[in-house]
Amino acid sequence: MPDLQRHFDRTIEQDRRVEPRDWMPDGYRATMIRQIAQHAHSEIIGMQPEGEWITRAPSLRRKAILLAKVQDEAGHGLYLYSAAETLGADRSELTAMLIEGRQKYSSIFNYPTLSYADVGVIGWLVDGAAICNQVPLCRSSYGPYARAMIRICKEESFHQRQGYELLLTMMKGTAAQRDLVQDAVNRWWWPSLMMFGPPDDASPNSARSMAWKIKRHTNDELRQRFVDMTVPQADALGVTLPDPELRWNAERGHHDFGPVDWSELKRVISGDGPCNARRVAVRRAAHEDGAWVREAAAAHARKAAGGADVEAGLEADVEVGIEAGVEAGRR
Ligand code: FAQ
Repeated sequence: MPDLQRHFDRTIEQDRRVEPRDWMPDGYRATMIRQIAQHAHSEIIGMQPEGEWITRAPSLRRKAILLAKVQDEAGHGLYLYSAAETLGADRSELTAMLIEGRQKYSSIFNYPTLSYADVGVIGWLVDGAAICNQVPLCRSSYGPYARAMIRICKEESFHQRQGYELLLTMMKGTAAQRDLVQDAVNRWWWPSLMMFGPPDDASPNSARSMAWKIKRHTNDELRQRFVDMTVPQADALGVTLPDPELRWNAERGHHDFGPVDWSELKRVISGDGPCNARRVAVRRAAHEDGAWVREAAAAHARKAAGGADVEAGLEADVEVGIEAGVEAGRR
C-alpha cells in the first residue's frame, strides 16, 4: 500500500495523469465521481432552459443553431457519465441520485428563460463561465475527465460565440430588442458569478482538489478571471452589467465587483431556486417515460450478445436521446 500511495503521489507531483486502472486513494475516487457526476447532471439538466425555446425560435437559422447546441449538451452529459463509469460508478445509480435529489447539478439551471434574449445571454455568460471553469480542467489529473474536457471546451466555445452573435444582432435591432437583452443580462449576471461555487474560505472541497490537481484554480480565482474577461465584452455589446461597484482597480490589475448574495446560492443549491422542482420533475418524467425503450434496447442487446448482460451502458444513452422528444411531446 505505501508503494501504491507513493506512486500515486509521484504521478500527481510530476503532472502525469491518473488512469482508470491505476491505484488511487478512496477519497480521490469519491471526489472525482462526485465532481464528474455533478458536471454530467448539469449538462443534462442544462438542456432544459434553452430547450424550452426550440419550438419558439424566431427563424430557421436560430432553430438549427439552438438544436445543435442542445444536442451538444446531451453529448457532453454522455461523455461525462462514461468518464464516471471508468471510476466504477453505475450510470443508472447516478441518474437515480439526480432525480431523487441526492446529487447536485449546477445552480444556474434553476432560473427561468423568459425571452429569446435569454438564449443569447446563456450562451454568452453561462457558456462563458463554463469555459473559464473548464479550460483548466483539460489539465485535470484524472485522464478520462481531462480528455473529455478538451472536446467539451471546443464545443462550449461555439456555444459562447453563437450567444454573443445573437446578442449583437439584437442590440443592432429595435429598442424593444435591446431592452430584452438588458433585462436578460440583469437576471443572469449574478447567478453566472455563483456558478464558480462558494467563496474560497467557504469551499470545503477546494484545498484537497487543488492538492490532487483535480482543480487547477480556486473558485474565486476563476470568478475574477470571468469578470475581467466579460467587462470589455459587455462594453462592446453596449449592455450594462448590473453591479454599481464594478470598476477597474489599477493597483490589483483586476476589476473590483460588489458582494455576491451567497444566501441565494445556498438556497438554490439546496433545492429552493425558482425552477428546481420543475427541472427535476421533467428529468424524472423523461426517465419514467423512457423505461420501455431501455427495456427493449437491453433485451435486444442481450440477444445480440448471446445472453450477456450489457444493460448498464445502454440505459442512459437511450434515455437522453429520447428526452428531448418526450419533452417536446409534452408541450
Ligand atoms: N451549483 O467545495 P466546493 C455548463 C457544490 S456545466 C451547484 O467549492 P467543488 C455547461 C459543490 O459541488 C456547469 N452546486 O465544491 C452548459 C459542493 O458539493 P458537495 C457545471 C455547487 O467541487 C452551459 C459544494 O457545493 N460545471 O454550464 C455549485 O470544489 C450552458 C461545496 O462547493 C461543472 O460542474 C453550483 N454553482 O467546486 C450546459 C464543472 N458550486 O461537496 C448547458 C466542474 C458549488 O456538497 C447550457 N465542477 N457547488 O457535494 C467544478 O469545477 C467544481 O465542482 C465547482 C465546485 C467549481 C462547480
